[in-house]
Amino acid sequence: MENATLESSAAQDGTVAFPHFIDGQRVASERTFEKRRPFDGSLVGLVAEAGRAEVDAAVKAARAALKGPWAKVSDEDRADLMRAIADGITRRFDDFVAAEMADTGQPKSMMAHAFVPRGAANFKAFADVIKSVANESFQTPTPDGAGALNYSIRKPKGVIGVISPWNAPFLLMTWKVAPALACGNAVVVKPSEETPGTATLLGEVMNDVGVPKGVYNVVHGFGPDSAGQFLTEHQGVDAITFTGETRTGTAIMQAAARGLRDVSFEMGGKNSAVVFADADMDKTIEGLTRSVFLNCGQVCLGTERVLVQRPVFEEVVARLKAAAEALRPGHPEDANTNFGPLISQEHRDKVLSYYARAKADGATIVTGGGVPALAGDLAKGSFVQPTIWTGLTDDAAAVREEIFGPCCHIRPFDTEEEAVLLANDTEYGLATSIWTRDLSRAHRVAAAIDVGITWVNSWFLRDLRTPFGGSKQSGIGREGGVHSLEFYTELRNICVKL
Ligand code: NAD
Ligand code: 6OD
Repeated sequence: MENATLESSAAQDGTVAFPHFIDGQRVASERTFEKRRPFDGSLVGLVAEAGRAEVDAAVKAARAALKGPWAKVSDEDRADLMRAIADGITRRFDDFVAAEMADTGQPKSMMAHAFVPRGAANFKAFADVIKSVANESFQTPTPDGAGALNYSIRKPKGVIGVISPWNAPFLLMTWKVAPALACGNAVVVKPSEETPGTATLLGEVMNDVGVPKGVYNVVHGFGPDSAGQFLTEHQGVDAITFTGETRTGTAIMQAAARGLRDVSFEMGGKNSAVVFADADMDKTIEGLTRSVFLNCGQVCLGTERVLVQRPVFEEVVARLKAAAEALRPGHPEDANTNFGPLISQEHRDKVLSYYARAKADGATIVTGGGVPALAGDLAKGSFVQPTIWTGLTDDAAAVREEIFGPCCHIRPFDTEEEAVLLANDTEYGLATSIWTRDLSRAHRVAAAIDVGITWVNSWFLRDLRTPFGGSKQSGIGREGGVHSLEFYTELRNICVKL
């Protein structure tokens, strides 16, 4: 490992370098790779790529931190520190918004009103959790009549490897880092290679507010044969929390098997929305427009299968088409823009391959299906058109596979039973939304659809105390509120004979 440090400030050529963050220091690598802006292809800067040596240094720094002053910080003081981190993010708000915008190309308004504030909110939420959680205790009868007292205590699990994706980088990384630190662990974060910006910036905030060195570390790089694999294979990592594709989760689980390390997985989805004929149609269309097209469809909870009761099928198709055609792609800083690009040209190729496949499979293309005509540098961005299909069979690739783009297939159904069967006809089980005025039916259908998260007459309405995660191939475990403690702490029982 090279000892030189890279500055994360603008370099002479206007590009920015993204170093690792190890033991409170910015650390360079001999190897670097380019990060380009998705909306115009311009260079953001060079990113350090960790080899095994940098990963090892980060894990050792985390291990050493666990044995240092961090071990003695009380729950109360850690909660205060979590709040200080949240305040530090708010102080550097514009920097985080700029970094996230450069990395993802999504509209500034979305970063400033939703994704970056949520990063700060994650730290506040877990500050509250750690201060309020109670431990269980049992009074146990014994033959001598004196009894025994069983009580449990929670200890940090140790060094947590955090592997995060690119679609909502700051929200998703802090969703893991905040509970990990609140519980007294140390972390080594491997952000997505597509989105290095906010993880490095967060290191600066950690230093500013006095988080002990080595508690928060970042190594940049790719997945296979790179930082991701090296981190998950490292035997100094006690547990791995991962958000990303189901296929990647399978590889990480194999790596975690060596040493029997615990995993928490939030993975892909092929989520349905179920629209009944009695639904409030204005609210439904507004909700569907968000759930299909927000973040250019790159939301794990997003809807790619819209199931609509036959009497309102034509209306939903027509109104969602109008909403899709009203979206305005453009530069993220343009206040008029409300629709960003896909994360990369590579991902655009994947999404466009599904557009072609749906056409070949006989879909009716209600709208979209291609690339928008944009002027100037935006023509070099990875934009696609918001796209709606009807008429595909239930076994078509666009109906079965996660596309992770701004597209959906709309299919009619007749009865509640049919809607449930269709919603469950997938290997995934992350989220669904149900649109109806009949609340008895809403409860029935919610219980029958096999997913971790159901919204009724809403979508992506979050309370950070609730269990979050997927069933089937969409994940392992639940995080959120006290549920995060199941993963980020080791629960121990102590039995005292009285
Ligand atoms: P991805 O699986 O390609 O990458 C995620 C992270 O894993 C990246 O940091 C990547 O470098 C790393 N990685 C890749 N291969 C690895 C390996 N072999 N070992 C270790 N690390 C490896 O996912 P993505 O494309 O960044 O994100 C999109 C996916 O994430 C979609 O499938 C989406 O549904 C899913 N996602 C799920 C949730 C959820 O909460 N369930 C949330 C957001 C995204
Ligand atoms: O809101 C969250 O906590 C969360 N994990 C959202 C995931 C969004 C996926 O794209």
